[in-house]
Amino acid sequence: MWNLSKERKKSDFKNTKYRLFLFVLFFTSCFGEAPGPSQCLLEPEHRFDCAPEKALNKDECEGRGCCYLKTSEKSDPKQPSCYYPTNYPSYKAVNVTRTETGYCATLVRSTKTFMPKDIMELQLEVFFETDSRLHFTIKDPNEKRYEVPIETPQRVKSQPSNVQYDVKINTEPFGLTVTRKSSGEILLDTSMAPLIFADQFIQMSTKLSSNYVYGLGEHLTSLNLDLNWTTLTYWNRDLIPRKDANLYGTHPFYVAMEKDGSAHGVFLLNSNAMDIILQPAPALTWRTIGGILDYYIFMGPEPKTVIKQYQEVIGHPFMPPYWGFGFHLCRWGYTSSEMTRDAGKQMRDIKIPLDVQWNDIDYMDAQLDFTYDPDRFGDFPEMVNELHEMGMKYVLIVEPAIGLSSPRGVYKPYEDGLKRGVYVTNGTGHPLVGKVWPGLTVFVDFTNPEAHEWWYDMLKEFHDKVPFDGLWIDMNEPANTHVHGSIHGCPDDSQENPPYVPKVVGGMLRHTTICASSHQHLSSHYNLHNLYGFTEAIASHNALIKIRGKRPFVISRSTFASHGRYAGHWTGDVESTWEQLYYSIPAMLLFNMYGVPLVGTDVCGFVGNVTEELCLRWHQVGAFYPFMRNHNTIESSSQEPFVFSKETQKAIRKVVLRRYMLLPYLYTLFHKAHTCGDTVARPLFVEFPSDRNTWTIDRQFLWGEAIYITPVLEEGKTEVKGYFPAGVWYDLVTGAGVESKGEWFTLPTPLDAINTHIRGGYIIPTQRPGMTTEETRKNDLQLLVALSADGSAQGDLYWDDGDSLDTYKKGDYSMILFKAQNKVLVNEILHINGEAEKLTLDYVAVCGVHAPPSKVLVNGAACGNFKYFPGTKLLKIKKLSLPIGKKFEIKWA
Ligand code: MIG
Repeated sequence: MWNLSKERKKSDFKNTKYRLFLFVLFFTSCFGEAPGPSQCLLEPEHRFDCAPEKALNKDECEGRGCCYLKTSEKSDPKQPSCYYPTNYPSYKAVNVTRTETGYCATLVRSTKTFMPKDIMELQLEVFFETDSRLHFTIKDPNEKRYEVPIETPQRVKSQPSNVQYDVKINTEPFGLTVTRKSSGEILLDTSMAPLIFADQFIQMSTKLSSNYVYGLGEHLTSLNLDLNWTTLTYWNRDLIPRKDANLYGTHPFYVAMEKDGSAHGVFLLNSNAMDIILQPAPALTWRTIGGILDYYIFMGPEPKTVIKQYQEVIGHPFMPPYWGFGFHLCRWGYTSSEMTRDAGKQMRDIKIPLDVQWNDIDYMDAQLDFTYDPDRFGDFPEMVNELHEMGMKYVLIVEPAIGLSSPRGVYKPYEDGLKRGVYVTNGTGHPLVGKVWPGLTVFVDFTNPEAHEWWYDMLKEFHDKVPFDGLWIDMNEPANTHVHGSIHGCPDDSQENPPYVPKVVGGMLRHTTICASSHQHLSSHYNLHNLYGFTEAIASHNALIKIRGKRPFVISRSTFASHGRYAGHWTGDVESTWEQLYYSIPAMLLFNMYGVPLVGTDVCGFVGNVTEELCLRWHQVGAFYPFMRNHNTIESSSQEPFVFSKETQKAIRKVVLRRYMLLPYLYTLFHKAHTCGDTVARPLFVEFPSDRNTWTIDRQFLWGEAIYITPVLEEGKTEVKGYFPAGVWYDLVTGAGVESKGEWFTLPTPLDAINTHIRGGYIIPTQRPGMTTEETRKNDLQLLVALSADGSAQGDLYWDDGDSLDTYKKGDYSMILFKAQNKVLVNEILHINGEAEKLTLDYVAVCGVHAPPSKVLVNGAACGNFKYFPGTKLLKIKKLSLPIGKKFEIKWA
């Protein structure tokens, strides 16, 4: 039977469910007997599924020692029919020992479970890694099992001095409880259900501290997850995003709110196929089919710090080049260099900023990587050079599936790769053959260091012809479009047909991908599948650095925890619907929480024809995706800004210009993501955790701390309701302020508008927008000063050349603070080097100036170029010509 820890007994005793539970425990007998009625007396939400792998009838269910309920006896069909009784056998902890840095214990099981190959003895190790980070692992001490090969922090040698958590190990049955010292809140309690650790079925459950849980992607969800019997499945796959489906990426990390507004996080570092089940207790079950249990608990206590602490484990995001934040234009169906060129020209004609043009697989010759069609793209190199001459950049797609059908001697990449042994192999030791764009293909094994060399060589050779700037890595789940597994099928073994298959779309692991049993350099594909895109991102990131000597720009469809260190992400083949426009917001916010801030959804959607209104609204939201790209599938009608009416073009221009104007702020946010693990696109609750109204807001979002975006996400609407946390918020366009007590406002939002507000208390660096980021970067700087109610504000600017590697590390950057207080605005130069020495401050707008100033003094001298707008309480000061790298002082009185 489960032993409840003391902490739990104390804090939950008032809870009637637990009273019932304790009552039941009191009367239960010991192990080994079939559950009696009393051991089955559990509230529905406390029942954990004992028949995860298949439906069982009453006899089968009871035969495995579990409790059975008829469907008619359930209050919700999603509740399990077969569930663990309170006395279902689990492990017992023996030899619990205090170590230098935590605990260790042996976990032993005396009764087998219903799964084959129970590991009867396990090793638990608990590491107190930092005051705010706990780490523990459960492994097989007798046989080495697969572990995820990502870099994580080194083991500490001594225990930190002021840990914020208490750990308690229950011995019989085994359970681990983590409590927040300061509040007594239970953050993790694994005694909710039995621990099962069989070779291919590992399961542990925990109680959750509240119903507010965020993360656990990649799935099509709202920002906070639905705990009403939700199964989230992890097995990266190519799929038009829909609910209840495993999608392209794997991030088994969540942030949970606690009753008092504190937050903590939990990360299970495991890359095997997995289900995570949420149920309304509230409770969560991890159920993975391989590897080990490797958990990190982050204590926060703010959601912000939880996310930072997570990134201390998985790594901070890379710093993208400045041009990466411009507008990107792509489509599947630019079938010639002429069409691609023409799209760029049309954008210039209608004067909408554009930084980067892309090509999809259309450029390839017979859809093969590292080739281009000699007829349709005969002048491909010239096309790319022209873009460069205009200050623009170029990104192309590459595939991880390499075509093998060319006659001998014709397609060197395949043959070279074969010689160098860079492909995933099957049971016979030969490259596994699937079927993707070019017909029959093999798949690059990016866990093989030789494959990284080969990938670099191929890209380098191609780059010598076509000087692309960035890489788009697609189909890297990996997708095997036309066969399941391989053209030769897959063996019938325990990896192909594990005793438990997570709830993957298609019902089998090999569905639209390669055989789980195939071999990769580091381990079997069964273990490494979810790392495929991630490892390709590493190879691509490193190759680009070596080829260009500048910051790499890689956008990947498939991701795994730690991906953000190397690349960004776009959210795949979303449909052009209003619903997907909404879902793009939680998707972006969640990826920011996963340390992948460079993220966006295809603007106007990918699948299906978009309407003009939706496409306009999508550009408005997309202008605030950290990564903004309009991309479309080959079958759909065109959706570039230039295909729409003049009014729509004008409205799109307006919002893209607004994005370009805000780039210095966006860039500074990325610097903070890169150096401190901050989020760029930020959920409201992360910034205002003490305001519970924010905990579910995902139709509005922030950029950093200070820009708040309230878009229209519904058809035919010209107003939108938005929640504003307590404080002053200034309209970014008019400068007019609204004082909120934490209220909902209805904002008129005509078709050409998206609501953007500056939070009082912040200063935003901006620039007059040009038609490219390169042009924009040369313009003078402008400051938007949004005063708080007490008349103060601050902000900062990170600036460097925008493209060189490691500028921050090398000190080739500038960091300048801006502070306003008592009607004085000053800068403070924390670091100045290089580019910022050329920047001039030209314009300042101060929002929230309540009395008309009679004069403005700039560095002590009277300045005549100012104007006060009493209606909006806005002060504009122009023609300043102040070098940003020299101290200045602007006073108004
Ligand atoms: O099977 O390269 O998600 O953006 O346009 C489709 C063609 C393959 C899927 C990508 C999409 C891209 C498309 N690709």
